[in-house]
Amino acid sequence: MRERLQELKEQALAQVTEAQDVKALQEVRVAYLGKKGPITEVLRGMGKLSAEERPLIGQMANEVRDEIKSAIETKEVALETAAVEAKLAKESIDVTLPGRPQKTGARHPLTAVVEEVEDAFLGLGFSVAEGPEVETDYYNFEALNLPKDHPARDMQDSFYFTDELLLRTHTSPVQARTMEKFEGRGPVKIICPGKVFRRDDDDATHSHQFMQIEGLFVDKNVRMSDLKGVLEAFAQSFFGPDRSIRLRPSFFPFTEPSVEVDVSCGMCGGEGCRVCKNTGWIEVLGAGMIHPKVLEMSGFDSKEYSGFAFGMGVERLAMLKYDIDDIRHFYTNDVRFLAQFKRV
Ligand code: 2NL
Repeated sequence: MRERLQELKEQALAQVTEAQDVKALQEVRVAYLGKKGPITEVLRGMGKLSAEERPLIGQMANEVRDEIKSAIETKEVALETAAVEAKLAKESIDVTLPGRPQKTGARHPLTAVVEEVEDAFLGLGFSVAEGPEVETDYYNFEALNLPKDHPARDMQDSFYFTDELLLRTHTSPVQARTMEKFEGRGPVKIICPGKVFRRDDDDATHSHQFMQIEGLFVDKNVRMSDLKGVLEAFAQSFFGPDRSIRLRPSFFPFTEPSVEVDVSCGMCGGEGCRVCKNTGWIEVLGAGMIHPKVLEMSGFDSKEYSGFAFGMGVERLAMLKYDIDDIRHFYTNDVRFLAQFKRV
């Protein structure tokens, strides 16, 4: 019986050593230490032994059982530790690896320019006003002193839905609507950025949809010198502090007198170059003193109130500022173009 126990012990310990996982260990436990296992069997057979042998074999059987049990437990802990370590090794990450670069977008250059113009005018006390892109004939033309027979009202030049409804051809109707809301009491000091639409064939300098920013200031005693000071401050804020402006006489139906506003050429500093076509000046906007009829139609007493107004094309400003040669770049959305306007 001693030999039998010794043999069982060696077999069991060998199997424990060989076990690759917890399941195999469990099988060893059942096979050797279970109720129907060989050690239990040995203990049952002890009745046949002599009184002297019985306690010795009993003790040995208990020792063998305890040894197998503790070998299984030790191996179990070792397997569990190995499993955790394998998992850790497999899931380890190299925190020193560089990150995967994220592709970032950029503001559209027209959005950037609108925001820069807004910043310049907000700093001068203007507010931003917006309005509908589908307009009535009244606000788009009538309220701006554009008579029924004016060439700008030609069906060929605008996108009409009906006789009375069209896509706005400028942002002036937003200004007319805003003035009306003030019910004849100034000051009104706003800029109106937005999309406008004209039936034109697209080419390098024309687009049937483009952006405009108009502005006006209505109050008592607003003069041409106020217009000049505000537009000079804007030009220096938007193009740079070394720029100057000049006014040339012009005509718009909604202003009297009317002017074209030139800014000194930033490329040559006024010497003359390809950008300014050798004049030293670049035309950037139109402006004037609001026509008394326009003030009256929007509810202001033109004997008490006066105001100036101006309008500029956003694409033209962006093309000048960023040296872009074709207006169609703004609307074809080639990422190679757009990605150049990322802010770092
Ligand atoms: C240009 C010229 C201009 C205005 C727009 C305006 C609006 C109201 C009353 C009077 Cl409600 N005037 N707007 C005035 C002068 C010029 O735009 O060349 N734009 C691109």
